[in-house]
Amino acid sequence: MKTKVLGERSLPNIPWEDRPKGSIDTVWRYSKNPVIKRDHIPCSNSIFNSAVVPYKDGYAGVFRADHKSRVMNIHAGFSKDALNWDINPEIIKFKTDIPEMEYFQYGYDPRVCFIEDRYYVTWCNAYAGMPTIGVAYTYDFKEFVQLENAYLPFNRNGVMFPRKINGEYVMMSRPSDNGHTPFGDMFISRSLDMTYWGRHRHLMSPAGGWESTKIGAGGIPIETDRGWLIFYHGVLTSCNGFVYSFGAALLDTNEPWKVLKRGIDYLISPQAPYELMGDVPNVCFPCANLVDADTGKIAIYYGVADTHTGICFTTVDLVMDFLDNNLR
Ligand code: BMA
Repeated sequence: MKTKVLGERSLPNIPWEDRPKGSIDTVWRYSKNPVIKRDHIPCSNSIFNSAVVPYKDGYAGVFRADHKSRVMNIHAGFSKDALNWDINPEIIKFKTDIPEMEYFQYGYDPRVCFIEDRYYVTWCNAYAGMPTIGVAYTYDFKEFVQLENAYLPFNRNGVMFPRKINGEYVMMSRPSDNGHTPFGDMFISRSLDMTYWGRHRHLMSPAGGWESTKIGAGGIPIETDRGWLIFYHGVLTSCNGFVYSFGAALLDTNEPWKVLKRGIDYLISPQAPYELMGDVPNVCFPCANLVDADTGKIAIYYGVADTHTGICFTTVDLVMDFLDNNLR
């Protein structure tokens, strides 16, 4: 590996397929996509935009399942191989000492981030019916403790960094509106205690082309000896509606609101049939990365067409080459 991965585990059993012969793509799709189908649990209309992490000798995750009532909910699950999932048909019931946090109408687009001794879950909830970023932690994916929401409504795509930076927890987010937000920049906020979030910094604006309308963070940033590698989604407004693709950027290690590199081209845009067809056609929405520290292999989990969950593959070196050669 040319670029060193920091702070990740060895994952010899990471889901993996080599790049297809003849392909020049930086990121390639799993041939058996989608890995989690819409009807995976009895109540689900769709399972997509979901987050998985290494857990014990296997994997755990928090999954967005829109129920047949078409209410959006989040569920926990476990897997030995990160391909075959046992998803709890019961929704996550958060425990909390904060009475105002007890009632929410829905939950969606979770991310899961291991920091120090526990797994933090950030997701979009509906405080007083208005979307913003919920925060909770768990040790075992069975009991979840909910903390204060990170921001005022409206906000989406809250994604934490996997360690404190200069003594502070750090989170990316995307202020939005109450609906299908036709705008959106990414920001970085910081907290000493996981309760009060501030010292907000602008990270990136939409930049044209595939990411001309709005952008939002994908999975948890990957620390390397060159900076934080992030995947993020970008939205183009076509005459047929929104098109969600994703690309990559490299952020400064100590001041992550400083963008060191950002690709011009997308890495994945909706092209496979399962990305083009579904409840919301033309959506590739990454929410998690599994990374093998030894080889730099990355498996990206992404929601497809707001219907199923897919995986695609790359390596840290391939993404770095892409960022070095595909410059704005
Ligand atoms: C966004 C979110 C995502 C969804 C996307 C495309 O606003 O609601 O959950 O995948 O729209 O519908």
